[in-house]
Amino acid sequence: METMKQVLTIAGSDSGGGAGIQADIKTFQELGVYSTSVITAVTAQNTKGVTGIYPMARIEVEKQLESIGTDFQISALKTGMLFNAEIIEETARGIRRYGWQNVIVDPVMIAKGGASLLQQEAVNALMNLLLPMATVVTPNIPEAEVLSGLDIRDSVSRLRAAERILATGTESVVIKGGHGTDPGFTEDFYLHRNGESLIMRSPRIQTSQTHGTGCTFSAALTAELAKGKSVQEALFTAKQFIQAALAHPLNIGAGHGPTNHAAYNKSANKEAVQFVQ
Ligand code: PXL
Repeated sequence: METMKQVLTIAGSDSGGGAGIQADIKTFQELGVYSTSVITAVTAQNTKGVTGIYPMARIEVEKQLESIGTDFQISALKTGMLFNAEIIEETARGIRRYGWQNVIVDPVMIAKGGASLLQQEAVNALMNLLLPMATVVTPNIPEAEVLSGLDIRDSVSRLRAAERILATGTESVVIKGGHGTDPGFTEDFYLHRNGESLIMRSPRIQTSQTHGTGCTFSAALTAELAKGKSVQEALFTAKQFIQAALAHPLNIGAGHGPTNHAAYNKSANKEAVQFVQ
């Protein structure tokens, strides 16, 4: 009997389809895992920006988690936009109650146009309640600066920031390099609490069609971990997936367009990604 690994995304809806729950489900489908979802908030947005944010009530999040937890075998999950402390509390409670493993926390804070997707006072809840349960947390540079309280200017401050983030109790962290300043390449830096580290370097793709990049990367990582891949293998595939999605833009919408979730499976040559260490 055919079956599929089942995964869960706990995240916000992006009506424009490029980020959030929609990016996650497309990515899961492309990578051959069955997607369930718990919606934390509905956003009204398109490629030009966010015009409304409507968070779910605590009970609505709790009931969705219960529906998933009492039926599906979740092999890995990711969290995205969680918006406020009570949604973070319910999420942490659900993960503990149903014993879910392979927890990827994408600490979503701010949308491309500047809208806040995580209330200021919820940052502590994220750090105290959710990061200690995380297998991998996937901040971009600005998010890593908030989580660590440090400015990231170079590889030394990046290492210090990663160490500070590990002090929350998370098992590993990957600080993504998309917001870095080198025009030629990007570097993602991975650090595990056992001291293992890894740099993934790839050519920087010059494009404005980057909406949902972080969501897509963490969803690909989640899918690969669900299939039993090691974190290093999963990171490598996730990086190739997002490189392909950025390299073959769809030219949809007038603003920051979505990435192309179908590109990875369509391209014969996966985009160049190099392990530096
Ligand atoms: O990319 C971060 C993100 C996550 N989740 C939702 C979003 C966005 C960015 O716009 O809208 C719902």
